[in-house]
Amino acid sequence: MKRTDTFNSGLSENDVTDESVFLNRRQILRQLGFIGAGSLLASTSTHASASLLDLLGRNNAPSEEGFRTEPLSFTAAERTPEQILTAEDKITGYNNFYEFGTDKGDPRRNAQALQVNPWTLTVGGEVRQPLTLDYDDLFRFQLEERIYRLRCVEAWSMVIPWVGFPLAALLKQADPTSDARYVAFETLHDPEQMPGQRNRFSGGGLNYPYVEGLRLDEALHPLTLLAVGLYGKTLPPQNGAPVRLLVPWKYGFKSIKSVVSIRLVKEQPPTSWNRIAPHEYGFYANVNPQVDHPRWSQASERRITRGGLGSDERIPTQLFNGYAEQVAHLYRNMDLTRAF
Ligand SMILES: Nc1nc2c(c(=O)[nH]1)N[C@H]1C(S)=C(S)[C@@H](COP(=O)(O)O)O[C@H]1N2
Ligand SMILES: [Mo]
Repeated sequence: MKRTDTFNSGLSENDVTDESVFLNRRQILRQLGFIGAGSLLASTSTHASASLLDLLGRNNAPSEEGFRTEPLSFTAAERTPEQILTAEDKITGYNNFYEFGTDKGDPRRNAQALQVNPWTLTVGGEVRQPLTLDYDDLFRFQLEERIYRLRCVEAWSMVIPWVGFPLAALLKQADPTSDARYVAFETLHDPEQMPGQRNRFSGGGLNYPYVEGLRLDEALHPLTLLAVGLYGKTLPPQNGAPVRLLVPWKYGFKSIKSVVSIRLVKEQPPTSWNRIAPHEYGFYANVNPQVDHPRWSQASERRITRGGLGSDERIPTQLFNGYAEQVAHLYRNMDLTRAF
């Protein structure tokens, strides 16, 4: 097993904040009891490598694990926006989680008391093997680190090092029947813990619980992740602890947080944002620079990097958020301007 510690060398004081945590991820995860020695990197799939390749440089030989880690030792000044991990403080302090309020700072402010352990996640519907998972079960899957772009429909974006496992691993355990064509997800509904659920003003007008859905082939795609951590630690409540979905080629609202229910279903399930504004938010919600939101352009995005005045850059938005090579085939015969 190749050691990653050497990549710390050459970092100035300024650089050794969030990134040092990230680079020491193996030690941190081991302390948390996530992994036996070395198992996290060893379990990284080729798909994780593909997204890392894309984000973190094209000119470096892969490490033994298939990671291309070397660009992480660059200082921020040497990197392009595509190569900068968004600062941990931004990822955990600039959030959309309307159950805790609609301002970007509300989730961090209001979510800290969310009880995430014990937790129950059920998998049911059109399956031969219904499942009930508790908190500890979430950490028994083979965890991988995945660096994904997150592109919010509001036209800002981040680059986030998640820890999680493919949703497909869970769905295969549940063994979907041949009637299963879609997957429906539901967030915890608990107005006592979630102030945004108490009335329609504090929760942005959404109906709760927050619900989302995917076609089964999208749900089984190897990029589709259930995340249980970021920056090498368990998820903060504001990012959707203890388990949230990530569908990196779709707008962020598809990536439903704090999931308690996953159901395999026959028909396309309702989704929260589509329900309140169907002409603005489609079921598919694939990132597409050519299909504008009725009220703003989707051609570019504000990439949030380290925060601070002038540090964000406006960059062109990519079709399928840069994951076209992996996912375009899912939509081969579809008109993406209609199925937006
Ligand atoms: N339950 C729930 N999930 C949610 C949301 C929400 O309000 N409630 N917001 C979505 C939106 S709009 C985005 S952009 C992402 C933000 O994830 P982050 O705060 O971890 O960056 O979460 C998504 N998942
Ligand atoms: Mo979003």
